[in-house]
Amino acid sequence: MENSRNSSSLRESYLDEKELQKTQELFAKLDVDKNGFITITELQKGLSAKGLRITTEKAKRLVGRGDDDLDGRLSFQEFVTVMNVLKRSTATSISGGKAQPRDSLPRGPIT
Ligand SMILES: [Ca+2]
Ligand SMILES: [Ca+2]
Repeated sequence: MENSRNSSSLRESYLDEKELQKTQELFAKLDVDKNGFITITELQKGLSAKGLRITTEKAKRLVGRGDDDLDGRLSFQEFVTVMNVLKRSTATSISGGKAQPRDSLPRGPIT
């Protein structure tokens, strides 16, 4: 295995160095139990703490976008992928699912 693997793959992401640092900080904040992975619950809680309330369903879907190894949680690398998805789709698609017709569930109180 090459030593440079980690840093070079991070550099291939859409984030520049400054954003990468911010993402690292955010990751550390969301990773409440500091095990190096962000679970669906951690993501959901973390986002709602930032004023972004999402349902468990949406948190699951978000995690699914970046979860390459399908273990149901996000490593930092996978988290970067999710952040890139979020950046491109804007906050509307998190709260409204507007960008995807398939997500157009009837609006109403979420129980
Ligand atoms: Ca964690
Ligand atoms: Ca994963």
